[in-house]
Amino acid sequence: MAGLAAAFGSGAMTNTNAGMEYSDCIFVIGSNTTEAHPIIALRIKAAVTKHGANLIVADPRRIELTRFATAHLRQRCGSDIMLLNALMNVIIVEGLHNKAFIAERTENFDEFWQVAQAITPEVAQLATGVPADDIRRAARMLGAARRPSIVYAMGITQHATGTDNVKALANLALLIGGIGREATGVNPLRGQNNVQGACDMGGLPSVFPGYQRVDVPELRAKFEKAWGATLPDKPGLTVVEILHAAAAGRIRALYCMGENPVLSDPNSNHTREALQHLEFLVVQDIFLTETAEYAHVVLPTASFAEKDGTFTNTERRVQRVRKAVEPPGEARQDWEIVCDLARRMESASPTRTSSAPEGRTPRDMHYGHPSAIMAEIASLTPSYGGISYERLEKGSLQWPCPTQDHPGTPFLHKDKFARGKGRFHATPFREPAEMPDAEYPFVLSTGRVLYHFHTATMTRESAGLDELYPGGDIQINHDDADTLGVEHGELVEVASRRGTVRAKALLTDRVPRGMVYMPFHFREAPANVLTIDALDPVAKIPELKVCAVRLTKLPAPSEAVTA
Ligand SMILES: Nc1nc2c(c(=O)[nH]1)N[C@H]1C(S)=C(S)[C@@H](COP(=O)(O)OP(=O)(O)OC[C@H]3O[C@@H](n4cnc5c(=O)[nH]c(N)nc54)[C@H](O)[C@@H]3O)O[C@H]1N2
Ligand SMILES: Nc1nc2c(c(=O)[nH]1)N[C@H]1C(S)=C(S)[C@@H](COP(=O)(O)OP(=O)(O)OC[C@H]3O[C@@H](n4cnc5c(=O)[nH]c(N)nc54)[C@H](O)[C@@H]3O)O[C@H]1N2
Ligand SMILES: [Mo]
Repeated sequence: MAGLAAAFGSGAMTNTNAGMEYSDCIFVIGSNTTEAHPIIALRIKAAVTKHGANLIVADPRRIELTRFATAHLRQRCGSDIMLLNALMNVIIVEGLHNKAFIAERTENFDEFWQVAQAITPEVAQLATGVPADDIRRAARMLGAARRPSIVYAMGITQHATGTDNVKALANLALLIGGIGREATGVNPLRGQNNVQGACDMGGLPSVFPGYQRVDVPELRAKFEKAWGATLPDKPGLTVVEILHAAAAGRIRALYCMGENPVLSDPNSNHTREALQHLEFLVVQDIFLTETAEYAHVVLPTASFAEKDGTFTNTERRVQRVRKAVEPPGEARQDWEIVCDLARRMESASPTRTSSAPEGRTPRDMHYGHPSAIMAEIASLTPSYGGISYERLEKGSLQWPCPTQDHPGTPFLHKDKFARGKGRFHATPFREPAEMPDAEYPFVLSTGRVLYHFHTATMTRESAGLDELYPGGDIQINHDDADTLGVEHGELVEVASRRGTVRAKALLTDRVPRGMVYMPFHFREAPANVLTIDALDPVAKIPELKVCAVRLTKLPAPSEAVTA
């Protein structure tokens, strides 16, 4: 969300999920909302069917939501910036931009326009494959909207240009004044149920809880005082960087908690190599994963249903989670394991203890209950300052909630942006790291299906889900399949510069010619063996949505025997 932070000063979703229903024009780009966020998708559909909103879907694939769309823009993978610059070009050329909003609440328009003015719909048609007239039609809908909402997800961010893609969307919101009011805003749909909470709590390499930067001395001093320890003053590494560093021998030990990188990180062969390089790997999980096979120690832990705590959802809403069943076997709560480990490291290591700033004793990480952890969060994190278990017992709260009597904040940036003025950014187009060529002629994109969750450690434990969607498939356009001589259900070999997998051909018009799509859920056809580990230079997110592959029809089993 670095792109939004650069534009607005904060990277979270600006509105509420419920508000989406009252938007009069919803622009969904790079979000397969029906399959990945089904409840929000219901709001979007209600906006269209109950209140007559326009829905513009920009997605290379024909996703389910396109059935409700007034316009479907089918851009080539990785060409989003071209499409967005052209939409904004039309809005400005036709005078549909919100001049008062731009004058009062934004800055840096000229620099942005220097780049966007050359991107006419005709120029964009060449790069995106979207007809110029469709771009004009969609731009007019956006320009005319009174309560526009922008919705995006991984189709926008999982690119080597992910941060620029988001900046381009922020530009669009500023241009049409589509932010800071009810039922209008920029909505990055978060993924895991508590990924917002994990980021809020400092689960990022550069910040303490509440996005307080590690490299700001006063903020660091506050945490050092509270925790009685010397804390790092430089940002650490991100996931993919950690594995690169492990492969290079610069990271020697790894504690992997609730993550299955062997299946979820790009370029799996390289990931496996990196894990093999580690001198010490701990995996803390609710199941024995593909990653746990490389572990020296596996710590079994309790699942969400077996513990108390909170989740913070995509609209910044902090909600109580209550233990429903006892954890099985030796499984313990994640927080208890971490605290125990920290305490033992403390007593085992005199150097660690003496790293506490002079005159301070290291904080004993002993908490009786998760509510005590929340009290500490509130004392150190201004945006959570007024949040306590006592209040959460009565209902959820949306941060910022700075004080005990603050009601919480449904939408952000009402009168001014977190950074003051909203900032336009110039977003010139760059191609994806790897484009199709004669040797690898297809574009591979990857993502999800409704029935499975990520590396499917949990969903494939459910016989019903596994039966509904057994998986291991690749979506191929009918015409491409004809050319390759591949029938529906046959196995094909899919190869990229990084590896080869076998997958079942699912013939469909959901993907256009020249593009194939694989869910990354299935260990028997692991999409990430193929994907590229090129990173966005700012957010360090990998380019999981575009790489180049070659498809080969496999000989039928009988031929294989004689061959
Ligand atoms: N059922 C289910 N739901 C989930 C999850 C799950 O695993 N299963 N995971 C959760 C998580 S953590 C996340 S992050 C979210 C992800 O939610 P989404 O981002 O909505 O899901 P994806 O399937 O990754 O991809 C979204 C869309 O991007 C499109 N796309 C591909 N290439 C491009 C491109 O170049 N440009 C654009 N604009 N679009 C492109 C794809 O066609 C796809 O329709 O889902 C969450 N919800
Ligand atoms: N090709 C491709 N790759 C992708 C993506 C893509 O679109 N395409 N999307 C990326 C995205 S957005 C995401 S979010 C990642 C997800 O990648 P991961 O986070 O690696 O995937 P999960 O399967 O959700 O793994 C979570 C692990 O946590 C365990 N777990 C569940 N509950 C608990 C708990 O309470 N405590 C502990 N300790 N463990 C628990 C699960 O068993 C599982 O092993 O995948 C990324 N990888
Ligand atoms: Mo995600």
